[in-house]
Amino acid sequence: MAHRWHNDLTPQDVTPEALFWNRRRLLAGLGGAGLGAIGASMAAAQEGELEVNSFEDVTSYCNFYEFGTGKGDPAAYAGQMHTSPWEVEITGLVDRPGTYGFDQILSEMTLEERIYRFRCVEAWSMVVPWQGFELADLLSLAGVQEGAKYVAFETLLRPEEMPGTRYPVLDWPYREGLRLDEAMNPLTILATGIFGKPLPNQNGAPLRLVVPWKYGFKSIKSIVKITLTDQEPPTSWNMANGREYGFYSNVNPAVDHPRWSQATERRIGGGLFASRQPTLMFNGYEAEVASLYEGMDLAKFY
Ligand SMILES: Nc1nc2c(c(=O)[nH]1)N[C@H]1C(S)=C(S)[C@@H](COP(=O)(O)O)O[C@H]1N2
Ligand SMILES: [Mo]
Repeated sequence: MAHRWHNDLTPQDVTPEALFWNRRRLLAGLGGAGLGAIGASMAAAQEGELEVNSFEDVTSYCNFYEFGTGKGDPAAYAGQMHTSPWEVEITGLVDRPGTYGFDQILSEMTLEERIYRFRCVEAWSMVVPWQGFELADLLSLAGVQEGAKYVAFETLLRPEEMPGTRYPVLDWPYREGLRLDEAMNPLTILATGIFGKPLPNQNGAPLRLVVPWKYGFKSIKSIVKITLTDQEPPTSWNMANGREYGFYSNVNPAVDHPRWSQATERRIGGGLFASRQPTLMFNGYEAEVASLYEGMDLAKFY
């Protein structure tokens, strides 16, 4: 599998402390052999960022509406979700449709597993050290067919373990989608862990999307189904409120949410009165992803 950058660090050979608090070593790892243009600008974007959030912040302040709409509900209730065994159905316009076991996926991906230090943003922001692999790698395992233009994702729907799904807050299962070129971008990862540990249930165990230039809700958790299609797929938040949540949902300080400005964001973990900071275009990944949207009116395709 050709990777556009390489990171010598793996969750197995680095302690969390050395990894997350020794910036020099992290950047040295990112600067290792095979570092390409994307890696370099990713490292640069990271260099400009604030410190990573604490494990406590990342695992206690969550959105996972299948367990309730409160920020603390996922941490309180997601523990009852069974994540083993776990299977992901990959279907639609692929050469090898089928049900892929999570262990099987991991065994294909382990050697390529990388550590990413992406920032999540919504009305707040967090910097999270993820482990995972490129979504592109999983898609090539299944073999993307010629006519595929979009990738649709679905979350587990198991009401007996997910108390929030008894209420029609969203049209369950939670659904998200990406355009194929967005899905194939090396910044788009499937995360299997944070801080060198397996992904906690509240953060979307065992497999969760991370799309660092989009608002948080695009990062669908606990994925059980991936469909390659030639049609833009329906997405949960767009179905719930299409005026407020578009298909693209790129981080864009110039396009406001109808009910609030997106020009600034508040850091989680900086205390309730932490100062707001300006939101960056494409969450700071403009160099990597702006070309995907060339010629598009981003106020229309929000
Ligand atoms: N299945 C599912 N995925 C989901 C959500 C959800 O409610 N259900 N919430 C989304 C939203 S709104 C956000 S901001 C991020 C939060 O991820 P985190 O809790 O790991 O920070 O998950 C996204 N993925
Ligand atoms: Mo969100």
